[in-house]
Amino acid sequence: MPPLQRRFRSAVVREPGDNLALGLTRVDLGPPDIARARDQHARYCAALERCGLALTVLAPDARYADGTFVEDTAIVLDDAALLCRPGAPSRRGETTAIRNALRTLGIAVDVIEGPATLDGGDVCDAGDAWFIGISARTDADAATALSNWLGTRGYRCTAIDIRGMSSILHLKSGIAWLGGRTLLLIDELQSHPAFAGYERILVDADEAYAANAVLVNGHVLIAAGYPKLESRLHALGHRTIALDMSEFARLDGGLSCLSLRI
Ligand code: CIR
Repeated sequence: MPPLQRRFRSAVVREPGDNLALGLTRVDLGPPDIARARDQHARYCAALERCGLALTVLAPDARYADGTFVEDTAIVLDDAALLCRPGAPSRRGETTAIRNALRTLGIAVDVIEGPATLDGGDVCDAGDAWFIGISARTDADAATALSNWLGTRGYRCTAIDIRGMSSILHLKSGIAWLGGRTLLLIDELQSHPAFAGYERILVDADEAYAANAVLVNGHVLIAAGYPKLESRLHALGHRTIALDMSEFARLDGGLSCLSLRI
């Protein structure tokens, strides 16, 4: 049985490029300020380092405006990874640099075969259980392939169909695992039967963006500017690190998507 809570040692990140504004988005928040995005990214990297992670920092690639959202490109365990086939065709080539970076870190890399499509943002690692979103980016074939890949490694997987939930791009836009049997959830997801056995922390509708938080070695990284959730997490005994994500939010990007944690 895999350990319930992984201790992360490292992370792969990719700096935002000059053409970040050309990235995909469904939200109408205006274009990102590139200098501010770089600053936010640097602070995000510093937070990961504060949590004890050694970083592999990849340079931007002008061909991939969304390349900074590295989480979508691979599912990573301690020593093995499954390279995704992103649902957006413009993002498919992002995986080459990620595969090379993972191999350099000594991680064996398998590949999801087309035509199945999988975005890492749809994959929620909740310890021994994993949840896989079926979305506009991730299809049922990919969910089956990933379930099989994780199943041989001792993990249980449950598919969650989010195609009717227009407020979220990926499953993890609306859910985060906070360790043990605790999940942070948006309203649309909280009554899903797959989460029935969990202690569920409901994120208020006006703070829904903050549902995309990340547990890293005893710290919960959350988006800055969501005081109700932050004080709730403090009251529950969580240590939080709040990070300004404003420029990535303009690209539909959540906090988790900026790193591959290993
Ligand atoms: C996209 O639409 O693919 C990017 N602009 C944002 C991806 C965000 N990924 C994530 O939250 N895992």
